[in-house]
Amino acid sequence: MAMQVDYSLYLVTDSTEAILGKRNLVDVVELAILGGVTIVQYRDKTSDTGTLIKTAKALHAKCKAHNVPLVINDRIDVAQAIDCEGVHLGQDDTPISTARKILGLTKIIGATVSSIEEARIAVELGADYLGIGTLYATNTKKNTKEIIGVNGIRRILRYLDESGEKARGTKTVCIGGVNGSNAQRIMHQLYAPSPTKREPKTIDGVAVVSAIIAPSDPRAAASDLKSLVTTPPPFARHALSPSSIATSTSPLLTALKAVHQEHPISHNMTNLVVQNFAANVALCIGASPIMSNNGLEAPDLAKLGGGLVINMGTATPDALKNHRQAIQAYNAVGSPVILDPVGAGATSARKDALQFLMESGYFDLIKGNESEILAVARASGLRINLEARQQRGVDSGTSSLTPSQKASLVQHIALRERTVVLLTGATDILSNGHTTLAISNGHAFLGMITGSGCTVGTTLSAYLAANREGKFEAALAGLCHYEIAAEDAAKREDVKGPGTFVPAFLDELYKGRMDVVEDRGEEWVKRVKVEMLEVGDGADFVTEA
Ligand code: 3NM
Repeated sequence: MAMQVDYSLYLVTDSTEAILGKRNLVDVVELAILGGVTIVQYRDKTSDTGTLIKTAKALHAKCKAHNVPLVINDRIDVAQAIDCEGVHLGQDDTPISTARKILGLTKIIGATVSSIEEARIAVELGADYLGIGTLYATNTKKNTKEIIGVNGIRRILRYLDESGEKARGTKTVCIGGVNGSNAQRIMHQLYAPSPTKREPKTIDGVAVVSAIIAPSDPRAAASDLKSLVTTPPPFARHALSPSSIATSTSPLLTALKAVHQEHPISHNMTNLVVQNFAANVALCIGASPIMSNNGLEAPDLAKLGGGLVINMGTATPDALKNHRQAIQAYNAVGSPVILDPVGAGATSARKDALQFLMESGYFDLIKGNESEILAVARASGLRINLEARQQRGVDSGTSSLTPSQKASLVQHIALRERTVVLLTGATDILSNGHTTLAISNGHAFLGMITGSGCTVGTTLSAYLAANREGKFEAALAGLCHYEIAAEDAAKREDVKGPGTFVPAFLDELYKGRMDVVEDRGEEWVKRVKVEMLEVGDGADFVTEA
């Protein structure tokens, strides 16, 4: 058995001038260890054997002094010569089984893998850990085989989780393009929710070259990364868990009052059509609207404690860059971000835009209609069995999914993305991956005016901002506030159709809020039509891709 190793911050060295500059590698590695690196791989593809052994020896002395294991990339002979803790083998290097025979059971053997098949073989041959990549394109290694992204790594984690004790116990790190701006989110997203109730398999660490070696202060760079990979991100400080909100609705009143009291900013990066309406909806529910599509001012706005809506309605390349800046700014301080993937899946540009946004950061809530949520499922790496969908026929309106398929779809995405997902329709489905609800409030007029879906996003941004500890309950409260106002507006005598509905709806949003704030909320809460759903695994319809 190889030793117990902390893989959380894995440094891979690089001696090329482009990254190391004129500095001494051993000095740089020592600083990185002082900053918090937990394991070092000496990787040098060009030096002669004599230099490799000399440098490896010096590195090993520093590593040993700080109790950090050293493994050598590719060169078993060098590892033997200096008697360090092990080797790391690429797919074209010595086979793992041969290395094991040479090095024995006590040495660490790591393997680079980029597919399930490579992972399967590496585990079978006895690798202690897997370096899974390439996560993101990187200038450090141009000849990487394949960029597999978060979805590709999740697939491998899922495979390991399902493939027995040995596979589940094999440690993993991800590699390629990891840096301070993405490490924390990657650690959060790289996990494989299991269909059983077992703890999900998570990634054990990040492997990094340039983000530690290249900076002029490797110690500070390592220290920053260490705290990022070992602390939950600001947006995940309150874990999503099973909720009893369907049976105890009083938290809805609390959530509504919090919006009124806190008057949170609802920062909308949205399309041209709905800006004015969204601002009015925000005002009526008690929020403070800002319509700014400029990513440069997002860091300042994020600090004000409000919520952000990313509405893909006008997703030009320029808009997407601004969106990415804003998502990252809000993620950094833990202020909620809502994704409204308007029209996702309708064109290939929008599919790409959705993928780009989902790779840009974390969303606290994703909302959309059925086709948008199907596009989100695909972008999340889930496979939808369209035949199962057609066989099941239609349930209501233009929907092609049965209620149980919808519930399964929404729950799968929520669990996989560790977020809250809302599928809007005549009956809305809301899930945090653990609890899934059907909500049947609302009115058909909402489907006849422009921006009603977009302004659900606006509403939920304010609700999540004012209720950070209970995003799921906040989302339900915001949705009910919105849909009950629509019911009340549609009932009014002065409402003759969609045109007169709009101003009446704004009035009723305001009235619903004031009723609750002025303690007339008991009647309001009785109007909530929510039902908890028992969701099957939906395996005939939605599976891992
Ligand atoms: N192996 P950086 S990517 C050494 O995909 C290495 O197997 C990779 O460098 C793989 O942290 C890579 O600077 C370089 O992006 C990673």
